[in-house]
This record gives sequence, C-alpha cells and structure tokens, in this order.
Amino acid sequence: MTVKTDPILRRWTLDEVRDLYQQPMMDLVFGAASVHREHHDPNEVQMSSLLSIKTGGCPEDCGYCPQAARYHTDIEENALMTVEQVKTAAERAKGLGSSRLCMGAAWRNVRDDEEFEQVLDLVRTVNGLDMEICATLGMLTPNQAERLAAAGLYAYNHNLDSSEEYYKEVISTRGYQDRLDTIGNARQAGLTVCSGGIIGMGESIDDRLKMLLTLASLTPQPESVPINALVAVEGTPLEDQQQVNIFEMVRMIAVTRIVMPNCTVRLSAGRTTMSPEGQAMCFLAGAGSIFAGDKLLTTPNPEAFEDLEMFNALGLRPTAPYAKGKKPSITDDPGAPGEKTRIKWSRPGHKIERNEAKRK
Ligand code: SAM
Ligand code: DTB
Ligand code: SF4
Repeated sequence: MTVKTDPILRRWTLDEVRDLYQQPMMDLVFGAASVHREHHDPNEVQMSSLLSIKTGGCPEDCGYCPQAARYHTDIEENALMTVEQVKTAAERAKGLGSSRLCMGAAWRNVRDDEEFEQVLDLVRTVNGLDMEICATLGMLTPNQAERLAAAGLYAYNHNLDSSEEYYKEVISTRGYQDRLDTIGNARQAGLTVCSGGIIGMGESIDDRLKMLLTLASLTPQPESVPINALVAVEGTPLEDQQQVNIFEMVRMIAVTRIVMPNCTVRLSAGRTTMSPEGQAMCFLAGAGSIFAGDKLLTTPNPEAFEDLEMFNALGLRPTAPYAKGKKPSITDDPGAPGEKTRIKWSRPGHKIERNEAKRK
C-alpha cells in the first residue's frame, strides 16, 4: 500500500519549518517544550531496549550501517535468535526498566520462510511478557504485516533516514518509495508506525527538515519518531563523518516535536557522546524516549547505571508499557500467501557521494 501524503493535512511548508529551526535556541526550545507539555507528561521518558535478533551479512548498501555484508566492519555476525534467547534478553531488559523491546534483523526484506515463522514465535513470546513489542526487519508485504499484527506485534520500525534526495546518496539498493510502501503496509495491518531518521551523514539542514515534512504528512502521523545521530562505524562509507553537534540534535528534536505533536520522539543512536546536560536539553525539547541498555544493535550505548543516574538527577520516570496505546491481542494468523510477492530491487549500482559541500 502507498501511504497518502495529503496536501491538506500538510500543515507546514519548508519555509515555515526552516523559520522554526533557525529561531534563537531559547525560543525554539520554549516553543517545543510548550507543545510537549500539552500532549505528553514532560517528566516521563520511555525506556526501550534494542535486541539484534539476526546480526550482519545484510545484502543492502546503507552507507551508515555496520551490518551491510559489503563493508568491512568488526561486528560479530549471528544467526536468528531462538525463543529462549529472546525471552531471556527481554526479561533482563524489563528488569532494567524497559517497557518496550525492539527486535532488529539485518534483512533487506522479510521472506515467507521458516525464519519468518520463528520471528512470529518471538513476537508472541514477548507479547506474553507485557512489553510493547516492536520489530525492524526490512521491507514487508501486506500479508507479512498482517501476520505480524496477528502475532501481537505492537509497532513496526522502518526509517526514512533522510530526505528523498539525500537518501539516494546513502543507499542505492532500494528507493524511498519502497520505504513508504512498507510503512503503508504496516499501517494498513493495524500496526503502530515508528519511523524517523539519522542526522550527521553529510546531509543539509534542508534534507533533515524535508524528511520531517514527509513524516508529518503521513496520515496518520507515525506514533514514534526516532532521531538518530550517526554512529560513524569504521569500515562503512560514512566512517569519517564528524559527530553531530548536540545543539543540532536539540533543534532537530524540537522541530520534530512541533510538527508531530502526538508522536513519541526518540532520542536514539549517538548518546554515548552526549552529556547528561545535552540529553536534558533534548528531553526539554520534547524527546520522550531513549534506547536503554549498553548496546544498540551492534554499537555501544550508555550503561544502565549512567541512565539511572541521569533519570534520578532529572526526576524522570520511565513510562509504563502501552501508556499511549492498547496492547494488541494475539489473533488468528492469516497464514502465508499462496503466491509469493516479488519485491523490486531499485537503483542498483548507485554510488555514494560525500556531500559536505552541500551542507548549509
Ligand atoms: N534492516 C532493517 C532496515 O534497514 O530497515 C532494520 C535494521 S536497521 C539497522 C534500523 C535502522 O537503524 C536504520 O534504518 C537506521 O536508521 C538505523 N541505523 C543503522 N546504522 C546506524 C548508525 N550507524 N547510526 C545511526 N543509526 C543507524
Ligand atoms: C532506530 O531508529 N535506531 C535504532 C532502532 N531504530 C532500530 C537502531 C540504531 C542502530 C545504531 C547502529 C547499531 O548499533 O548497529
Ligand atoms: Fe543495515 Fe538495515 Fe540497511 Fe541492512 S537494510 S544494511 S541492516 S540498515
């Protein structure tokens, strides 16, 4: 399904969001904090844990990703985890305060095979633990999305990553429309949508804002919007990118907050280089979630005790599961389709170009 980008619901123009972004920081953060308080409890931050259920060996060429088989990174590859392994990891994450578990697989797309049946079992298992269960498995067909929803999946993460124009500079093995189609399939199946992007890949501020406009124009808007600061991993084409400045992160979170007032903004990858004070500014500007636990998918994240200290110092409380939605029940599995859906391979052979010069 192709997601509608309804011009009537598109309340913000690029000029308007540029004006928002370029305001003096105090005005921008005050405006975003005001929107945040109208729609969310400003003292609650959801802790979500990531679990890489299948690591490395991915055929895609996402220029930021340590899990792409074609780059020479130092990650430990893993076959698909078993139900027991995932149950243990989920219970541990819950014990450390996480109310959501996001299972990631280094796949281009889901296939209608035994591994997908195993993922459905993983979803049923975590659903039974009363944690919000999210998955990020690559492209999905409508039938696969329906089967995940029937197994009790709560959210599907599929990021737009950047503007449509800059996306082509970073990824060649699939197109922007492929991403929008999967988001549409997840939405159509009744899953909540988690979609955001990465800053610090050499894109311009306009690219960042265009991505936000596309996300904000989806009807309905995503329930969850992760903003990642690039973790530049040695061996990837983006290994030399500089760490984004914390104030750029704060501005990005603030504008996300304002243009999508109901969503949970996730202060995602990149926190190991952010001070607690910098992160506090992100929470003030509207971030309502972090990834907790000492590992993201393959790269480091702050230790649990550091986050606990930060939460205590700021008087933040971890959000309970399903505070913003209803727990999905496990329903009848529609089963695999008789005929497999063929997924198109877009833009083969496209080359990544460094684009610092275009930066605004
Ligand atoms: N293979 C699936 C896909 O691409 O949709 C799911 C896993 S993928 C690792 C999930 C998301 O992690 C990507 O869309 C990207 O936004 C984010 N990500 C990957 N590597 C990153 C990095 N080095 N820094 C920041 N975010 C990253
Ligand atoms: C998202 O936007 N960020 C998370 C989650 N969704 C899946 C992933 C971040 C990955 C960072 C690089 C790594 O650890 O491999
Ligand atoms: Fe990494 Fe996902 Fe791209 Fe594969 S599809 S290279 S796992 S971001």
